[in-house]
Amino acid sequence: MAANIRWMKTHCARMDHGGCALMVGVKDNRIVQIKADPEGVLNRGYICPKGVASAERLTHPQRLRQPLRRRGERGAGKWDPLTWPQAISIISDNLARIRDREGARAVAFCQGMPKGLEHFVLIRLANLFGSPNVTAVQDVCHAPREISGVHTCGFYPVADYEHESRLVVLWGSNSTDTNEEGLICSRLLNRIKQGSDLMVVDPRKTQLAERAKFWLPLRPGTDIALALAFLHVIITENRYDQNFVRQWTSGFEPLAEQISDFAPESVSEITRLPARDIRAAARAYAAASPSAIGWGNAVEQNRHAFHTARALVCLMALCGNLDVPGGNIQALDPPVLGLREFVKADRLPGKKEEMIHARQGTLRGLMTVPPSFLKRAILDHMPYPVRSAYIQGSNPLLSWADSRQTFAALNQLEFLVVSDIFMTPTAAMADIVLPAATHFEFDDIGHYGLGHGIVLARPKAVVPPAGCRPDIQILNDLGKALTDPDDWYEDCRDMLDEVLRPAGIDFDGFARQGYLKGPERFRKYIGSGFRTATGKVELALSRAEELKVAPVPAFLGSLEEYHEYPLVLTSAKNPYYLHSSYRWVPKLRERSVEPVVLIHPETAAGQGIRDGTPVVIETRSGQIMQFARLSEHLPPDVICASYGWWFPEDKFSPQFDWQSANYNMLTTTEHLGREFGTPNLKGVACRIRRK
Ligand SMILES: Nc1nc2c(c(=O)[nH]1)N[C@H]1C(S)=C(S)[C@@H](COP(=O)(O)OP(=O)(O)OC[C@H]3O[C@@H](n4cnc5c(=O)[nH]c(N)nc54)[C@H](O)[C@@H]3O)O[C@H]1N2
Ligand SMILES: Nc1nc2c(c(=O)[nH]1)N[C@H]1C(S)=C(S)[C@@H](COP(=O)(O)OP(=O)(O)OC[C@H]3O[C@@H](n4cnc5c(=O)[nH]c(N)nc54)[C@H](O)[C@@H]3O)O[C@H]1N2
Ligand code: SF4
Ligand SMILES: [Mo]
Repeated sequence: MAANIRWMKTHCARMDHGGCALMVGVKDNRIVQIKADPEGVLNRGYICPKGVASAERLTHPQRLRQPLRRRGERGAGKWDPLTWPQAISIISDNLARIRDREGARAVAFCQGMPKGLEHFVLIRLANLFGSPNVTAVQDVCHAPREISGVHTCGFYPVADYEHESRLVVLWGSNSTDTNEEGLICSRLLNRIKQGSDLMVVDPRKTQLAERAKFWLPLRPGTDIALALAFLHVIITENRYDQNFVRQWTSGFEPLAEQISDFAPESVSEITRLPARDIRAAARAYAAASPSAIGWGNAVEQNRHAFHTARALVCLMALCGNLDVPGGNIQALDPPVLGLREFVKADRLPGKKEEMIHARQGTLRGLMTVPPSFLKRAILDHMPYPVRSAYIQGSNPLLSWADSRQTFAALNQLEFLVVSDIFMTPTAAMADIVLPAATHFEFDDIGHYGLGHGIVLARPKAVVPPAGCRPDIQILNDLGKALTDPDDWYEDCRDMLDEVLRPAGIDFDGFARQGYLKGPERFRKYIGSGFRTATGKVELALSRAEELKVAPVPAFLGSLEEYHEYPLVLTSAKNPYYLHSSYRWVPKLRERSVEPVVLIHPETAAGQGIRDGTPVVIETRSGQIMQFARLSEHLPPDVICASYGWWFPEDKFSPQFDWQSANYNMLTTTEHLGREFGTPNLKGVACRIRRK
């Protein structure tokens, strides 16, 4: 049998941000085995369980295999099959009708976690269609880090795991479970093996925290207070890089003034960390040069996101860790087509002023609409009505804060299209469901536009089922039907060549080569300065007044304190799933069968809760049910619940029981961070009891 297997190389995708180089064994148009490629540029032989199982998605018996049109009530689970030409013409007729009646802005284009080129093709379609409203999950994922970084030092500082660091700080990031685009954990583990010390800022004692020299189990949602205390120690004890600060930063005085109240002793009660631990950790960061901060979602999943991200960039700057090998660097892209050009940004010059959130005081640079503002536009017509949405690769009913409100908003839409590979709770509400072809089934480019300095070839391994089409092809067809066909391609594969052309390579050559990497250069500010208004790292933002933001990072008070809700709820992502995706993949489901909530044994004992007890978790916004798992690896007043659970096996509910265990039934969009519209997802006041 082995003799009939054809092996090819590609990169993993759509199981997280992707990045591992894979060896894929194919027989009769079926993937029979997936292995790590030992030569992989980012993973060097590493693969995770999701990667190994990823081919099971392609052949699942319930995978979507033809376009569907809703019959009867929204969400009732009754469908009529459509041909592709029928589906494209129904969608374009409806979107064009709404555009003619109320303007293009009444149609929103929504993307979940960006998976490949489709994200940018969707933005291109929105721009050419004339709608400024592309919604993404950026409010809680990357925008706070990226855009705060750009305003502070002119770039998005990513941890450099390629070069030696004396210390790696994982701040609200848990890479062994959650690989990020360029940051495959094998690179981090290799750094630790080579002798880097590790510091982990995480309420849970994760696998990495167990190996860390410093573990700071802070109270969820208090990262900003801790970061200010780090700055306090480093500034008041003169432990910063004096030369760098003098030559390359501005606004040191206002920052020093700001942190004067944040001595470790003062934030100890807020963060629940002993002052001496905070002091020791801050000193260690200052002493270890170079040092890289691997920052994760926890920094940006509450309304302090902007301030926390800013404070961390200030830390990097003060200790001379910006753009040095082994620090936090500006990765340079290879010479592929610029994003603005690809998405045809020039066709919609008024976008910034017309986006739904234009007048909400969000930070300049946020070019996608935070979901909470989109929902207001749909439900309350604020600032104007949105009537229709095209959702691609996303399951908002599970992934957006306040699921009940999301349900109401989707329900209110005049016309909803969802493109997915499986019938999800969100797809079940659509008027039209489109069956996407997925990874391994079409040629794609990975990590384009994500600021990690590398793009990866994802050549296809098999032909998709006859009824399934790649999103980029669907969008290309819709583009031709709805906008000037000259702006689109004869074959969607031509898009890939267009992106690669400036690098002097076509997709076939790229696939053979595997990846393109930008030049490796450090301390790029020498000579040209930092790309900010002052040419320096702006510890205090010189344009704060114009941007209407706080000039220096500030602590805005505790996230939530309600005495009827004495515990703090947080979450961490599941190593076997991607958000709400893939509970239906058997090889993954057997490794994580049901939603569990971690509780300290003391807290559990007080409530008569044992391992496996079904428990009710309640916040002011709602309640859900998950199964208790006792753990001493988190503080007694913190619980860590599972996020993303629905039950694809539920035959009795056409929307697969999206409510009973869904974490976002517990969150609200009432209080949002002003700069990015970020809701509090982590650090929510809660209580727990036996069911
Ligand atoms: N409470 C809470 N909420 C969160 C988070 C959290 O930590 N806590 N995390 C946030 C973060 S970081 C993010 S990025 C978002 C993620 O939000 P989403 O992207 O909405 O997350 P998923 O649930 O993974 O939904 C992705 C959907 O894409 C489908 N899919 C997979 N491959 C393809 C494909 O090739 N084509 C198409 N059309 N569909 C495909 C999957 O089947 C799945 O239904 O959630 C955010 N929401
Ligand atoms: N297996 C898997 N991998 C993924 C994903 C997935 O869904 N599953 N999603 C992908 C995506 S889109 C993203 S953005 C990344 C995100 O990856 P991460 O940034 O690692 O995201 P999380 O797992 O949400 O949170 C990281 C850590 O924060 C801790 N934490 C919780 N609350 C707090 C807090 O208030 N403060 C601090 N400091 N820590 C806290 C949690 O215990 C957890 O260990 O992962 C990517 N990779
Ligand atoms: S870590 Fe991510 S890219 Fe690597 S195999 Fe797992 S899912 Fe794929
Ligand atoms: Mo994300």
